[in-house]
Order: sequence, then structure tokens, then C-alpha cells
Amino acid sequence: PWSFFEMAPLDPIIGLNEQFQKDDYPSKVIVGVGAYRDEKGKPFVLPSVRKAEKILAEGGLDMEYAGIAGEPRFVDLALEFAYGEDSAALKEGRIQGVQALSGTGGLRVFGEMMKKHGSTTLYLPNPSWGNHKNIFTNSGLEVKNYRYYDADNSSLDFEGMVHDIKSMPAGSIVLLHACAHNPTGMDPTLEQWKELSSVIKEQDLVTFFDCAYQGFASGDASKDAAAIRMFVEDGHLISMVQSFSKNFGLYGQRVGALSVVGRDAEEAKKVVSQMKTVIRPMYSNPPRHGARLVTTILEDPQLTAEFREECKGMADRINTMRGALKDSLESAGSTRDWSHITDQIGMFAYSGLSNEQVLEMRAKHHVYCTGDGRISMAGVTSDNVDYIANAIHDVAK
Ligand code: PLP
Ligand code: TYF
Repeated sequence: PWSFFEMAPLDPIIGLNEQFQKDDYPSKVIVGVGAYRDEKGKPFVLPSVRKAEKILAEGGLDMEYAGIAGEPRFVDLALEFAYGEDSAALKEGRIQGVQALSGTGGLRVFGEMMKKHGSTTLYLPNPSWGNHKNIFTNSGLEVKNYRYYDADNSSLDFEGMVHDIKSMPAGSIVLLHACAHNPTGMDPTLEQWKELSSVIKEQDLVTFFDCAYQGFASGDASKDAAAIRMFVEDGHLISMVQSFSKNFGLYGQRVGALSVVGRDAEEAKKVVSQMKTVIRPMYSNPPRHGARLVTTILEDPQLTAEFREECKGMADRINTMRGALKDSLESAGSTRDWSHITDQIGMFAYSGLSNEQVLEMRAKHHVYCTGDGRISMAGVTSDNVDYIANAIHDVAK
């Protein structure tokens, strides 16, 4: 039955790892997948997560199935983490959610649910995270774009964005990156968010926030939730997917949540019941360990404080490397304006390198970033920053 199967192309982001593994050049560098590395370039487990692991190991917990919606306590804490403990909507029970297979799984459940309930079109920023389009196309939705990034000026094309939102048909879904936009590292200001909130309201759209980097934009997880909290306060009945991959460093544990703000608690519960009908035939229920780790941390004020400090530490190291990369490019003799590297926030630098330059940099210098010129700043260290800068300068001259 398999003879007509062709080899599928490599994933444009994750496939880079496979290519990189095969490269035996000694000073090869990968700044592709968005995964945090420490100053030695090694994967990093947060000390608060290590402590939570110990607590769990000693807790003698059983390994029974979670419910379809996952760990209820985790969901409550995840929602408080994003919407804020003081959120009126949360206190009124108008926000309900399920545990999700990290951000990706939550996006897919949302897409399937919306398709089932008559949605036809979802709008993504141009550009957006590479996987978004496939997730929603595979959910049966038509995926369109709205203007977001002005590549010529390395800035947010806010006017274009507002213009495009104003021409979206009522009932369309608009996906917004809650903070630290991937791949551009360029977010609307608070004033711009306010304007977006009012424009979207007039248009009668379904607002869907993808929150994958809460804590990574400013270093302060509460501050990074400002847009979400503003929209809820403004009365938007949003839905949101949260990922705990980056901020808690729990990538492989697949920890996330999908939530909805209803007109009242009953409405929100009805939506959650529909999420569960999507989940049950797809994967039945989510894994427990990662959700238990996050619960253990967020339940404990001391561990939460430690986590917040550690998350800030990651964001700070990335920012230091932004400055170092820009300086290093200038020392290498580049006369191009690289100020966008330090202006951008979150995990990535959207360098402005063309696909041709990216491929040349890979072939000549064995520096691997994604085809769109996105550099994972989390992979830049004091040891490799000069090498990366020289490679960029060489192909960008
Ligand atoms: N959404 C955005 C914008 C992302 O950048 C990512 C990961 O890079 C995700 C969602 C999903 O990540 P995960 O499935 O690990 O939570
Ligand atoms: O670097 C990125 O943009 C992501 C990272 O299951 C990622 O693609 C990798 C694996 C995964 C989800 C996200």
C-alpha cells in the first residue's frame, strides 16, 4: 500500500535541525527553532521547574487518565496567569477553558471547533508563525492575510493592518499574536492595541489571541498580557490559546490551554463542551506531567516568584544578545542600519536577510536560520555572536 508514497518535504523550521545534524563543519551554528539556550548554548531547564519536579516525584501521584479537558486546577491557574487574578470576567466565571497539547494543539482544536460551527475564514498577520496556515487549512478554514509588517522600513504597518481589518467580512476570525510577534518581533503599542480593539468591535469579528511568549516580550508576564486584558475589559468575547513551551521552558511536555470568554458562565461552558467534542476523537485527553509542573509552581507564591525571575532572566539574556549582535555587526564593518535588531522584542530577530542570503550564509558559513531571515536570538551567545555577525555581514554586504 505504500509504493506511491513520496518523501514529504522537510518542515521549513524543524527540518533545519535535521540539516544541521548532518553538517560536520566544526563552527556550525543554528539559530533556527525558537527554543531558549543558556549562555553556553545548552538547553535550559528552569530551576523552579526542577524544584516542582522534585515535589511531584515525592508526591506519589497516580497516573490515571486526566479528563478530556485536562487538569482543572492547571486550567484555573493558566487562566489567572493570562487574564489576571483581578479579572472581573474571570471572577464572574465567564472565562472557561481546557488544557491543550501546547499552543499547536490548542490552535487546532480551536480551528476544528470554529469550522464545525460555521466559520469559514481566518485572517493571519503577514507574516505569521509558519505553522499557522497549515493548522487552520487542515481544520477546513480558508486562511487569508492582513498586512502587518513593513519590510522596507522594518516596522509595523499599522495603517495597513487597520485598513485590512476594516475590510474583513463580519464573522471572520482574526488571529492576533498577544505579544512578541513571531517572526517579526514587532508588536503594536498600547495605544495601537486600543485602536485595534475599537476597530475590531465595529467589524463584529471573532478575536483569537495566540499567546506563546507571555513573559518573553518584556520579561514581565503580567505586562505581556496587557493586550488580552484590554480586549476583555473592552467587552470582546475573545478566545485565546496559551503555550507554556517558552516561558516555562516546557517545550517537549506540551503544556497549553485554550479558553473562551462568554457573555456569561453558561455560554462559556457551552463552548468548552464543544472543545471537548473535538478533543475526544482526536487524542482523548492530554498528558498530565507538564500541567502538574506548572500547577505546582503557580500554586506556590515562592515558586511563582522564582519562576518570574527566571523567565525575566531569559528575556534579559536575549536582550543583551540583541545589543551584542548589533554591536558586532558594526565592528565587523557593516554600514547597514541594524537598529531593528534591538528594537524588536521576544525570541526572534527578523533580520531582513533575503532567502538567497540565508542560503548563502548556510552554505558558506554554516549558520542556519529560517528561510525568511528569522534569527532565534535565544541561540545567540557571547561565544558565537561574532561568528554570526561576520557571517551576516559577509552575505549582506
Ligand atoms: N504560536 C506561535 C506564535 C509560536 O511561535 C509557537 C511556537 O513557536 C506556537 C504557537 C506553538 O508552540 P507550542 O506548540 O510548542 O506551544
Ligand atoms: O521556532 C518556531 O517558530 C517553532 C518552534 O512542536 C516549535 O516552530 C517547534 C516544535 C513544536 C512547536 C513549535
